[in-house]
Amino acid sequence: MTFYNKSIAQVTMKILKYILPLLLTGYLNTAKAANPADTIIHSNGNPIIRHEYTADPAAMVYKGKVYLYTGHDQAPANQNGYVMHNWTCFTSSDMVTWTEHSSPLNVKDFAWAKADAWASQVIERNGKFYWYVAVEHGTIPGKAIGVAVSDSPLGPFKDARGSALITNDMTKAMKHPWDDIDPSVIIDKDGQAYLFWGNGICYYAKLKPNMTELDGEIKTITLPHYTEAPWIHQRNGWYYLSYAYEFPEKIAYAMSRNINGPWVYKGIINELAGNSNTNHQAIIDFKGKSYFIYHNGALVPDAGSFHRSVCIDYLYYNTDGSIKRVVMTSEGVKKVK
Ligand code: FUB
Repeated sequence: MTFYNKSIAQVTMKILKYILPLLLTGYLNTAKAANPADTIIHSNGNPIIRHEYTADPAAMVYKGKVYLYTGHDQAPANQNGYVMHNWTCFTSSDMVTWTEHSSPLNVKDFAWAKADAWASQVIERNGKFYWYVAVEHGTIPGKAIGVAVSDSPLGPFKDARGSALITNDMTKAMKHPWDDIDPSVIIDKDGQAYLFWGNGICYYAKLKPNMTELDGEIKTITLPHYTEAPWIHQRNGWYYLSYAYEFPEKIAYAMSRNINGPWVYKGIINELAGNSNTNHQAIIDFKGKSYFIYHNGALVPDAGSFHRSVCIDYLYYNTDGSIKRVVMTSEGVKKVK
């Protein structure tokens, strides 16, 4: 075989191995929505989205719907590294039928940022929606956290500050420049909002009522084998801080009666996710059930750590409030009646 023929054969093999399965699985579970910019997806088990790669899920329940915000793995098939330019939004009233809304946020919406649409989370306050995102800062070396705002959970979102909320020079606990990633946000019962984030260590700080400025010092929380991806949620008088544990990542959690701790480490919730170094969870309650939303690298053979896909399984609590280990399934969750 000549060199030329060999290259054609290699390219053909790559198309058959990576791109064709993605196109086929995507085609089979999508349809056009009422709004031409939107697409209806009938998820058929895990991963729930099959026509593109989705990562770093964050979910919000608002007015009877789940809003699922994800990152978007866009690396070429053979590239082992994150290529992520935008975030996207899917909504569902039954956890099985999802509508994908036209990409509501891009790194370019933050003039001060230069790359990397990494993990994010949206929260509502007083009818406005705040989208906290991790990106690479354009002039201050390292990752940074920005916040965009909108009057609708579907956008359009715009940079709320015109500058980063957190930059690498504001946090000193870790020497590496990517410690300011993975924002998670909560509004406590008394109206006080908190931002949690961090790689290598978990940082947290109060937010002012405007949701776009810190209110006081940045503190740290010590958690066993903490890697990244904090997710803060509250339920029946307990605060839960789940996070990526070790690397490759499992998901573990700690509980506290007070958002300022002390946090009691409770153990692993989720094992390594199939074919991905990262796992990145979101936890919500919706219409009487609890859900564990995460990503794996199992959409197509060899998808892996840089071509991830969002999955959803049930999460169950024990009567004392502790969390049972998640069973990751291919079937996923059932349609909510
Ligand atoms: O998607 C980029 C990074 O991978 C996220 O910020 C981490 O949580 C991990 O999922």
